[in-house]
Amino acid sequence: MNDGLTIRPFTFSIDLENCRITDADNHIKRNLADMKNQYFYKEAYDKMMKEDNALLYEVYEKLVPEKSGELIQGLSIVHPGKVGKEYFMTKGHFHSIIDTAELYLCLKGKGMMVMETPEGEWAIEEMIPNKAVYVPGKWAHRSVNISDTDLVTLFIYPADAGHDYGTIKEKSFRKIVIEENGKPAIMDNPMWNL
Ligand code: PAN
Ligand code: ZN
Repeated sequence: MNDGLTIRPFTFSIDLENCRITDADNHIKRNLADMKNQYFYKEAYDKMMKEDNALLYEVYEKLVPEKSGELIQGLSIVHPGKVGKEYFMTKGHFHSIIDTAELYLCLKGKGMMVMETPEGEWAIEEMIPNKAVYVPGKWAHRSVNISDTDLVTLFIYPADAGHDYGTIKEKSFRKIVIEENGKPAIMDNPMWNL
């Protein structure tokens, strides 16, 4: 399908029951160990790490040449769970070409898309099945699963966008989503730093 240089029309199929793309080119798995220092509840993190390096989320991708004009698409699956009060979430990132946008369509589960700009604006949008979230260029984004089932989203973004994880790893997001009295709540992130 894709030799990295040329591309022809193709299709792909989402197996929603099993939360996967059946003919994916790439399958990424992120575990608790990949999220070191990203959760505020550090004691809970350390305790969980001692027990099990749990699988937090997975990504299935269809690969295309990473050049301007093409689109990368795939499926993101955030599993249910919490570290302390903080729900399982993705690392989150800016795009390396920072002004490239992304569209997420929620297919299953319930979540929040946490977003912010380098200038200090932030936004959090609910993700429920059949609802799309448009992440404009310049907005860092992280998916948070606030339900007790898998959160499954289809994403589409420019193939040359690239990922800047370093900024978030260093500064984190301004807001985190925690469970308070059995419900999701948005909290200022005590770990956030300029
Ligand atoms: C998505 C994300 C995916 C996993 O494909 O990469 O949801 O999140 P992290 O990349 O933050 O670990 C996307 O936003 N791509 O640009
Ligand atoms: Zn992205």
